[in-house]
Amino acid sequence: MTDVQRSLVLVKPDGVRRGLSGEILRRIEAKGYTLVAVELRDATPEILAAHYAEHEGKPFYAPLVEFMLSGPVLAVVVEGHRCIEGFRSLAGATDPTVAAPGTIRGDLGRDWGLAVQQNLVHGSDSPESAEREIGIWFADLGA
Ligand code: RTP
Ligand code: MG
Repeated sequence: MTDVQRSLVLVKPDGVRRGLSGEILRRIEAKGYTLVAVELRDATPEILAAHYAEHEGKPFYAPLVEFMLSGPVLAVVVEGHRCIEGFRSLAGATDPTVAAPGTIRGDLGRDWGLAVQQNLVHGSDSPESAEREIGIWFADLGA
């Protein structure tokens, strides 16, 4: 028996721009997870500094923040047993060129020759990250 988890999923600006929000939500629901909250938002430098604190100082950090500010994101709270691991599996590998077919990144993403990997989605990578990230994007929900 496992506990019900929540995960913070983002459809990044490339996914929203390409009109893939519905397809990505469809895959999450088809897997059997519940959508607890869905909101189209403009990220801010403050939100992204908190969200991506672990990546500060890495070479891709500045282009990543610039990309995440390039248009609205769809912020989603997903719920279900082992949904953190489950959504990471649905999303596929970080690099969409090599992400397995059948995954969101593998089916819908590619390399566009840009400064940072535009890979359509973010998903929390641990229960601790999920709690922290849900607090950042949905202050009213908690974890
Ligand atoms: P995410 O956090 O977005 O779910 O993705 P992830 O765990 O698979 O990747 P992570 O290592 O946390 O990196 C966060 C995001 O930064 C961009 N990135 N670009 N070498 C690169 O150009 C590079 N490395 C990472 C990607 O957008 C990645 O999702
Ligand atoms: Mg990550």
